[in-house]
Amino acid sequence: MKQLTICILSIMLLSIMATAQNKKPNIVIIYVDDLGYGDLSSYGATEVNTPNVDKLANGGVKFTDGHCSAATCTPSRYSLLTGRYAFRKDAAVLPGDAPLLISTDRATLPGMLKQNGYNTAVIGKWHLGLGNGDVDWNGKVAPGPLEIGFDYSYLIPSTGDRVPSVMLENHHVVGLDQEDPIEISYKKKVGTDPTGIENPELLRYPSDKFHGKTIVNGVSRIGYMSGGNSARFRDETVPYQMLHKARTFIDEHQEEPFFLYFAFHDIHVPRLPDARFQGATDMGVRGDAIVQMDYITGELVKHLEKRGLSENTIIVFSSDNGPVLDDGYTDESVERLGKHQPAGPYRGNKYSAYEAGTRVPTIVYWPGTIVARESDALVTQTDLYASFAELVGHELEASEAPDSEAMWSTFAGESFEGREYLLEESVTLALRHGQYKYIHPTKKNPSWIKLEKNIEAGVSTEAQLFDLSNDVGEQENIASKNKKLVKKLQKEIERIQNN
Ligand code: NG6
Ligand code: CA
Repeated sequence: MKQLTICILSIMLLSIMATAQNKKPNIVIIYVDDLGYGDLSSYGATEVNTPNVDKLANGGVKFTDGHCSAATCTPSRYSLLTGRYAFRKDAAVLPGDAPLLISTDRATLPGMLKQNGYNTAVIGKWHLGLGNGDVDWNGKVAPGPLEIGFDYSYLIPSTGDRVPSVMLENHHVVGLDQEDPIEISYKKKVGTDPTGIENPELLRYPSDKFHGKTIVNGVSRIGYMSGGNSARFRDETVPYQMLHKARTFIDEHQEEPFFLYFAFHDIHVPRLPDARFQGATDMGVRGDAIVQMDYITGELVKHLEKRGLSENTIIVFSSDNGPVLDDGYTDESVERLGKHQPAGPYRGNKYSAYEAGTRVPTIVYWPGTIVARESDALVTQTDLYASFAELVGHELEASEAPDSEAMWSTFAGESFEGREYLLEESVTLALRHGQYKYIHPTKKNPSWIKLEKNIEAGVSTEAQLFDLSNDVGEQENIASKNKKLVKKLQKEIERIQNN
């Protein structure tokens, strides 16, 4: 009898071990908002210290030529989650009351992983639209992430600077009192709440007129909001609430493979780091928000370690677009910048067709499996979809992730071969090809660009070509001396457009 029990126990143990070994790796994407190439100490920053992210960079594959797909948030997120270029959908920065941008019949990264046995969650900034165009924030808010492949969502619906300033858990606003319903308008004032334009004396810091509407938590926002007072967030505590939800999600799903898309609001405006990080740098709120983001990242990684999950969890760390200082609020980010170079050696910023628009910190960390190294392979977040499909053994259907190329071995640092051609989306389209950077001419010069202060959009009515091997700062346009190459790159852009 004793022998039989031992025998049964060992069979059980072996099968548990086998399950553990066969278990697909968990995937965590840590997505920072507006973090520039030069904003981390592991990427050259000297005025801000980011030890927790540096641990990932120094222990995983640190990419020096990694790109988000676009120079603004919504298009980058669209491509990350669908493996499809955002220009195909005409995706641009969405207003806070926009309908869901991703069609519910489109294949998505979370949906694909779900099909392959993953439990999936998005926690943090969404900014991909919600509802069908007439969203009622007091009822069921749908369709949204749960209709495109996520099992769980805890969201800032749009951006911190756009109303509604509430958190949405699955289909419902958290903490809403139905006796105090939410009303939102992007056209006219609703309710009696003070606005930044009318009551600037109530503000913690001034804003431009676009951000000068309803005041929530002492900061004026884009758009008008009334009601929902019990549900309004305090910007300072949002990262901690996100961390708490992420820990809970991990604990509840540690037995199955999980996919967590953890989308920071830091370091986007309005920058309101919590008291413990105020003064963490000499740079004011922008630097302090970077330190807060680093801290929360560290806590998330520690939680995975505590649960014994780190060797079975791939962490991708990156940003949705390049850096910006004044993005509508006078929060002293410009005045207190000092020696810090948010874009590192690159030209431009968020919104820009120049390199800094899309070249962002990009790290893939998988302790025990991935060897620590630096990689200069040309990679884009658009390719994560097909690469993860490759990793989990999922065969893509013809219409699935149409612009995504499978290159898991490159993301894992086993190969240094990246994209032959890499598209960068902004007001125009740009193309990287080896050391060359081509920017497609455009007549577009949207009025919002002029509203943004000190922004270099990088657009021109002439073709622009730069050789990054000796002109990393994109100073000398060599298009007229290299007509053949310009033509070739133009043709490639047209081929992509007509695909
Ligand atoms: C712009 C806003 C800017 C920011 C951005 C979105 C104005 C003048 N500027 O339209 O403040 O909210 O949209 O940023 O309104 S992103 O990172 O989500 O793309
Ligand atoms: Ca952004």
